[in-house]
Amino acid sequence: MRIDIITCQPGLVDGFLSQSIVKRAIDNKHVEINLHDIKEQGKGKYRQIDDYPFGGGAGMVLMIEPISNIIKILQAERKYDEVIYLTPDGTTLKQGLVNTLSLKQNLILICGHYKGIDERIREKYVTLEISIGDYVLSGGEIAAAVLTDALVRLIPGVLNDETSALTDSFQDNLLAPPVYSRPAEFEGMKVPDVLLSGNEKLINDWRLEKSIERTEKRRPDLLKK
Ligand code: 6GU
Repeated sequence: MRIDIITCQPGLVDGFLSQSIVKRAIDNKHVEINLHDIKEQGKGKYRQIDDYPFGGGAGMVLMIEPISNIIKILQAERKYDEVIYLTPDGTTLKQGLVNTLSLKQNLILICGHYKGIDERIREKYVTLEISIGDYVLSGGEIAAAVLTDALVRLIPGVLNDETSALTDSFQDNLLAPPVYSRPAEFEGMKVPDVLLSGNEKLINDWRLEKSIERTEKRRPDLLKK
């Protein structure tokens, strides 16, 4: 998989990429991630990337040409499966969409800022708009890092235990069951006996039961689907 991230704050994304599980995935060539600084395509001597909104109002708008130039350069080099704009008014990101996107080869992620990007970028290039939840971040960079992390950990070989992504919360509309490790007793608190039993069938039944219990209690909306 190749991910090209268009941003005016590459340092913010880079800090994440160089510190996380994503770094190992890059080092092991499971994924190639390229950052493209909008400023490098900024207009004029001062490399301007934003401008006042037509019609007035507060906040600046990321200009059309710098972002459009970067997309054009990238699309001339290869075909992209999706051009994704990270924006609070996009579709809320869920595991199902992450699963679908993890099968793609080439993705462009555009991080918005200020009041957003010129609407014509969205009309002309963007194929998918994603939000990571109902709250507003000051830029799309953290959202792009969230999406990248969620995607990269699904690439086969990235996680040590290949089955572990399959047992995540949300993979089958259930939250994950509780987990325990040593010691078997801590300050009088005991690990459930069944987990020490060595009986795989009983353990799996217990885990499913706990998953359902936990989902009913915390996220009944997931069970209605
Ligand atoms: Cl994708 N961007 C911004 N700026 N805020 C958000 C978001 C994205 N998702 C939730 N809040």
